[in-house]
Amino acid sequence: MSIDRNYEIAKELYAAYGIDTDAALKKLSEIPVSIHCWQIDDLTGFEDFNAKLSGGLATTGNAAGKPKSVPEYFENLTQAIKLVPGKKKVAAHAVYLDNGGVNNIDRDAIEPKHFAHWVEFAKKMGVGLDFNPTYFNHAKAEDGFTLSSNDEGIRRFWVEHGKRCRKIGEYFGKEMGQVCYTNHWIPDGYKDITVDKLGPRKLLEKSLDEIFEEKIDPKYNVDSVESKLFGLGSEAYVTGSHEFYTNYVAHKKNCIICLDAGHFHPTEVISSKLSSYLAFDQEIMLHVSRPMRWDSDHVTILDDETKAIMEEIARCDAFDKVHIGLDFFDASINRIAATAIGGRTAKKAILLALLQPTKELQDAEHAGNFTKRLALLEEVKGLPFGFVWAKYCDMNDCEQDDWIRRY
Ligand code: RNT
Ligand code: ZN
Repeated sequence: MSIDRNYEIAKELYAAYGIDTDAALKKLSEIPVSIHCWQIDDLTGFEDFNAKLSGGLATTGNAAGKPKSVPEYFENLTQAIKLVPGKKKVAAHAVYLDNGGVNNIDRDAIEPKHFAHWVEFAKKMGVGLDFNPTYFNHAKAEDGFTLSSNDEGIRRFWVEHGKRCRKIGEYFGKEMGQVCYTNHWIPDGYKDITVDKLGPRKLLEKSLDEIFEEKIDPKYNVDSVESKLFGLGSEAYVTGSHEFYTNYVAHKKNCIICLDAGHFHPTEVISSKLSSYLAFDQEIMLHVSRPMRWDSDHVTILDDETKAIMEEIARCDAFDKVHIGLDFFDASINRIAATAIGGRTAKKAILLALLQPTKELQDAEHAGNFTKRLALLEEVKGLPFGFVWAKYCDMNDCEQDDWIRRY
């Protein structure tokens, strides 16, 4: 069979550079990618099928096939997941609850039982689960502030939501026998010149302290906090900035940082930030996304930054510390295929990183041989990575290319 024949050729060529393709495939099999649930339906969720996005989030495009019911949603998600080979998790969001078809369970009233359908789905699919509170798309988020609101009623409402989401994360962790990462992102910020930047940050600190007050076994749930530079409608000021959360995490040690690839200045990349957290033994959650000129959330592709992120994790030997999740939403292309493309890309980027002569490169650098470092980096780019990828798809009973013509 050509897959095996090609793989043998690739194996030999990689071996000439001291790279063990079998070991890379084995390692790849152990690294989960957390596939976000929200590309499938433009982040609409199950509270209300006519829900409109808020919090500065936007899905643009009008591709056919957006699911119109919960069963159709899960059918589409199933198709997408099957197209991503190897170990996976699914990241659910709080608006994807089972409310029995009636929108009468508010965000401050959700319980684990409203998410039992996710556990059932995950067990059936053989995937793990992560979770996200939904601090947007809600009347109580309309004025642009949630956890840093100076309206005490609103602030407490969202604190309660955050607390309940951690309990759902704990439930997921217990049910699935693996840790659930519950990621907190809030939209809070101001559109225009802000004269009290400190006040909202002190309120956010207080709210997070309250949310994380209850100790939950990290075997089941670990929380992450996601920073952002700006959003639509919060161009001037975002309460949950990178510096705010980096300091929060370092001082309180009750949660970890989440870095979204689209949440920084256009020339700033998250691949270059990872080692600074790892130096202090911190875990990191990632939202691998693709910003185009701004936080546009295009589907992840095998571009330089996606490759650089995975290379950096491999070079720091930190696949157990850095948790790879996806975050994009493009409504202009088939949503199942979009999810599959991004998921497959993340796996490909990990494989490429594992197929580098990392030790030899680092030895050359330590020895001051920068010529060898550059020469080697460039030469391995020509090795037949696609043959190894095809082998990986085959090993995992995952279609390699037939699906492309289906969507
Ligand atoms: C928004 C954040 C956040 C969301 C999801 C849907 O800018 O990136 O992660 O995309 O919660
Ligand atoms: Zn994100």
